[in-house]
Amino acid sequence: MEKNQLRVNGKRLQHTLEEMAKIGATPNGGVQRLALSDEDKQARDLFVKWLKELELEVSIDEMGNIFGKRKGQDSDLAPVMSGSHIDSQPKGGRFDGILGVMGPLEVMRVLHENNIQTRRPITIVAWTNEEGTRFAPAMMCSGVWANALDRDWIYDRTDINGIRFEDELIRIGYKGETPAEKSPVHAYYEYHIEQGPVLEKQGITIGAPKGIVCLHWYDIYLEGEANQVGPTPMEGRHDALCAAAQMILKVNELPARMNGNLVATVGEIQNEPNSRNIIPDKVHFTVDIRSWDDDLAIKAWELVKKDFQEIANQRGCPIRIEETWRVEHSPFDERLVQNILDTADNLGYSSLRMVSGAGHDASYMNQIAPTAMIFVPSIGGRSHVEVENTTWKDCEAGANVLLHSILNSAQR
Ligand code: HGY
Ligand code: MN
Ligand code: MN
Repeated sequence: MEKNQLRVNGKRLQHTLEEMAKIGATPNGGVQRLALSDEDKQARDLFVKWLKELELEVSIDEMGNIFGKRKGQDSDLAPVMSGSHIDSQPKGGRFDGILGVMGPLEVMRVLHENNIQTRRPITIVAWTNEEGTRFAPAMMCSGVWANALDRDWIYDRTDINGIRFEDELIRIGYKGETPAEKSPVHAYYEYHIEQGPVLEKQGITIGAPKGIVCLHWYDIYLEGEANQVGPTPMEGRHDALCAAAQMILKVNELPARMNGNLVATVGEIQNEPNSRNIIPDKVHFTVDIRSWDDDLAIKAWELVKKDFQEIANQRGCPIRIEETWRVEHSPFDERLVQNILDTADNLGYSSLRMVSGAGHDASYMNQIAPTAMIFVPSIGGRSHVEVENTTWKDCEAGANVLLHSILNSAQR
């Protein structure tokens, strides 16, 4: 069959996504496959099985990143790479990440069954721990592979129960031999749901982000003074949770204060001793600030950090601040973005140039290789929730755009 007549098998793609959605399935139709959990291992094992069926050269590196390489006519040439992540949020959705691994898997299946060999090799990848929800930060192992994050710092990261990242990687049997070191990549395409409302609102099928916003993550630790809630007068309390509450509202007010073009969120909090009749004395919460403008995001942080100090002083609650992680905004390779828009056009899909407010492994890949992403609509603009959904028709459309974007680049 002529290359430009090739299309993915939408039913087969749907089936692989449904198979994966059974792993870590939650009662309300979502998934929970936290990084390096048993569910993550189960999904990884299934993915590796499918890769081997396609006679791909499978390798697992020391961060658990899984690669499947399809030979090209000229195997010395840098490959075209495509991938995303298998791990999910707690009570996450059935499409976030996994669509960007099953999409290129479907592409490999089409090439395999049509016996097509491209000029360049093609590599599929599943990056370990993109979400950063169990082990912060996010995009952890594409970050190590791109030489942007330090392997041993990541190995020592712990989850809320003090379990080390490296120990979990060993426990699930995915601490591979291959060094997690970048190698030349001709082009990197990541296929992903939009996770926002734009495409659906405008009735567009394919999104081509011009890039990804910066992501800045901070951890705030407050010390108060615990006491019995009854006899202790309000005057003179050092209530760590009240201090945190004031700080959290300051974070929420930041975007308006910075005249927009920025989002700021507190998503996680731990409160101790968390008993209704003890004044809280230990609180940890997280801050997530994102913007296309890195300097604006840093300015916003400097402002709110001052607020935090003032509130901590007023309440007599010593504060410790960890500037945990920053990844710059990522402007994608314009040629690849245009390639996606043209490919969508040739395939008869509507398309839109946009910005990604969600972080992706493409943020780090963009630092070392020409990179671009393909989005498909999220129903209701919802993601990181069990109701996350995308029509099978759109999943197929995005996979067709991925197929032909990869083919275009793999011939160059
Ligand atoms: O945080 C993000 O945007 C991604 O889900 N890690
Ligand atoms: Mn994702
Ligand atoms: Mn996500």
